[in-house]
Amino acid sequence: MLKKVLIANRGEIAVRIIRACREMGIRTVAIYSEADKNALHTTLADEAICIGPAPSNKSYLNVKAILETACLTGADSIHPGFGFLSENVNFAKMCEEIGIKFIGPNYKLIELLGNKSKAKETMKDAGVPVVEGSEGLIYSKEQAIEVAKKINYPVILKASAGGGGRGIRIAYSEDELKKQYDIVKKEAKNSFNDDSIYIEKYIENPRHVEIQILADEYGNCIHLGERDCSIQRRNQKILEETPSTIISHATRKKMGEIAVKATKKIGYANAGTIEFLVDKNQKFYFMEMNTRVQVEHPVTEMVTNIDIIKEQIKIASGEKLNLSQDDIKINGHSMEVRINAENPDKNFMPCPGTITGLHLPGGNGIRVDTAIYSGYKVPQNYDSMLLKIIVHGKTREESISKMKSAIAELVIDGIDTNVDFIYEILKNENFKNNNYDTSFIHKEYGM
Ligand code: MV4
Repeated sequence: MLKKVLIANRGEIAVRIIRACREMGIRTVAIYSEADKNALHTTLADEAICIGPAPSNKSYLNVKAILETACLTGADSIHPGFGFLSENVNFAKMCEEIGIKFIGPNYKLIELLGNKSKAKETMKDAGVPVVEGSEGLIYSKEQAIEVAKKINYPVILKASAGGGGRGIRIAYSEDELKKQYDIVKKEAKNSFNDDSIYIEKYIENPRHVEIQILADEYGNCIHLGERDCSIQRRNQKILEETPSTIISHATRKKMGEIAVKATKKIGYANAGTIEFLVDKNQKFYFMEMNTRVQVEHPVTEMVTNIDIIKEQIKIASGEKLNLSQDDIKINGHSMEVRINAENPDKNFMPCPGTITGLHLPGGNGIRVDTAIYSGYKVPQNYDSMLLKIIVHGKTREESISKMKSAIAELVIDGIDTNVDFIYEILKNENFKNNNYDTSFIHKEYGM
């Protein structure tokens, strides 16, 4: 078993990982920036080392400082959490080269799956349904027009180096395609220094459903069911739940089995998530595979009673999965919301500042994952997510009631948050009645 984990992250996920390590009897090293001297993860870890100034590129993205800290403190492993260096090929590779276990898949798989065009072709070969479109990259506007003629409009242009909604453009006609082609090329060049793109049929009004995977280093793999993440605003998830209300038992089984088969085929180990677009007829298509633990992992933990962070650590320690697919029973329903320091009335502008008063909800089936406390100063340098409320009920209706009750109890004084906006979603009839898709926020709230 790993003995000492350096957590290359901050905020609630760093705290989440420290807690899992402590339960497992594993020592922890926190790294922190000058802005995070008084952060909870800094306080909770067994050791804490300041690695640089507030800006991420000088601290939480500072590969040299992080690896030096791991060596100096005798850490045998690094958990990257999500964001920051979690999907950085070079970082994972350097960890391997200096003999520090990166708690995640091998860097070669991060590289493969980070290239969205290659990932799609690989998944297609592994038997996963994909959206029809170009075979691999497209190299000219003429070629884009040719493919679009074959698959019909609307089409979507995607930067191969993009992902999570960055570097995509939709076209409803040949005229639009000509314009969008130039725009997406330029954006991809500027954002990713890689202007390779591909094209596919645009699936209108889909749901976003993803399968949680656990795979060990001996080829054993299981799935932990799905999460429905269709409630998003500008590619930022706001609310996630499981089970999905649009997936039948048969579709869930098929989706899970396909995800497991593909994971085994590509030789992937550790936790991972395969994202699908699901259309009106429950046809599903591969979108991306995420090689990190995700923000919304707790909803899966609530209904499966499996600690995904602990499983990641056990897998990275070289243990075999001690779970088979038959052990996985989905119990009830779980929902998560993300509370951010932002102002919905000012176009969701981030609102850092000091929390002057705080009351966190609790009680039966209510979990709060956070790193804030009363008197905490939210720095301006990082992501604005303050806390996640996760509820577990027998049914979706019970989860919604519990979430509304938890939100009614929550008090965060001193800064603006999106909590009232989330309450509106929970009250929304279309949301309640399963009458929504990924454009819900845009359609209902015109933003
Ligand atoms: C799509 C799509 C429709 N059709 N691909 C957005 C994020 C990135 N992972 C890919 N995305 C999409 N790809 C085809 N062929 C719609 C989206 C999409 C989306 C997907 C899930 C949740 C929210 C979304 C918001 C905008 C676009």
